Amino acid sequence: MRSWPAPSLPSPSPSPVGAALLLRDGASGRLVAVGDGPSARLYVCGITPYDATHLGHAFTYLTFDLVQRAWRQLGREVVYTQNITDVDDPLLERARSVGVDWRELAQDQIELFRQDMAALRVIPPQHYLGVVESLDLVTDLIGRLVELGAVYQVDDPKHPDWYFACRRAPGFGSLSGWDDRQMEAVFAERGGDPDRPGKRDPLDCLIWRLARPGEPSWDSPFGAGRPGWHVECTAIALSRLGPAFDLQGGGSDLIFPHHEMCAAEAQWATGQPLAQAYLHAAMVGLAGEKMSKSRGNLVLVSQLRRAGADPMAVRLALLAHHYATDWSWSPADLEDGQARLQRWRQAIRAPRSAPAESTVQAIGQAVLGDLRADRALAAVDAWAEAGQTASQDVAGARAELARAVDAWLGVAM
Ligand code: 5CA
Ligand code: ZN
Repeated sequence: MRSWPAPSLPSPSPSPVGAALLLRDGASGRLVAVGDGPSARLYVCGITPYDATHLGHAFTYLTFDLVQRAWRQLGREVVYTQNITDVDDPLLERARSVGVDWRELAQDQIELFRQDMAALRVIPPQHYLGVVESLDLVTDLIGRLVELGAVYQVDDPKHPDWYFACRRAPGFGSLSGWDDRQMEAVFAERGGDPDRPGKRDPLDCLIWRLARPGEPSWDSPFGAGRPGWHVECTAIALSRLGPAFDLQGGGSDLIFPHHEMCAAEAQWATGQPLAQAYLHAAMVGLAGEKMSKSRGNLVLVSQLRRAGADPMAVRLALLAHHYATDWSWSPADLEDGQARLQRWRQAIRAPRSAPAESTVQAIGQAVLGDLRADRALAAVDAWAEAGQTASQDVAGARAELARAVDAWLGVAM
């Protein structure tokens, strides 16, 4: 799938020897150096293309944009893969309810997402893969899991769909660290079917759904049908990044079952972990409730853009929140982002400024220390304010500052 145009990227300035990106790994809970080899491999779960791009989506992709930018600043070569869940129950249901072809709905929404990502200056993935175009990868992986005895057909003569025996996978549960009660509590509301008769374990997840009248389906060695959700990401990630890649990402609503199931499938199929570390962006809400397509309480990036918001102000509004803490969007966030952008642009264009060196260092340190973009923003605020009382200009300081803000934070001044 075509991705979107890359923003211009300043060439990295040399970082201190031994510098590393430290992230709080979602599986171990420890602060660890991530992507520390010469090349860093990242997978982030992409959109299911309807109701794109709400501010929760944007927050997640900006979180991983900071990761990419940090790696590039450290001189790493980045390999970034993202999927598009372009065939799935909620997409088919939405297409049916609004009376459009599901493929058309997906294409329109992917295009809108591309435009929003480009406007927000998000660095695109090198590998941007839809599920429909990746079905061979998916059926190959399912085939391997069938051979290994990890998959069975549900005891249902009418629709003997294929399920993955997750509980028997080595290490199942270690990513989320959840107990059975916690897993069972959210499985159904996140696409699972714990009560389906004929399953061997309530948590086993659908891996290949046999064709039903009126639903899209593709031929496969397991019968005509379509893939279950998790195996698509596992197959796409393994195909482009191999096992044990550096970082698997998404929003925190994907910790269980999605990432737990992906990890279990990969571990069983390859004998290695899917990823070395996991990072999950916290949930963005609206008036205290998670912003989600099913609730319909959405603020879209495209709405804000149409209403005249500068995409860089939207970017700043989102970066003002640390990725690890849930928060609720309000119009004040955008007002703050707009005011901050204006203050920074004024400071960059003023005849005099404060020295930039220590601020540039503070930006890098803040991002490398678990993506504290909020602290980086505060450092630039302080620099802009100090410039107001500066009595003389410091040669090159404003250009140096603008370059660092662009490179680390992706904000074009
Ligand atoms: N297609 C699947 C992943 S394979 C999916 O979850 N799609 S999505 O369109 O629902 O979400 C796209 C990305 O945005 C996911 O990484 C998801 O975790 C994240 N996301 C969804 N809602 C929010 C929210 N309210 N706040 C933060 N991130 C969110
Ligand atoms: Zn995914």
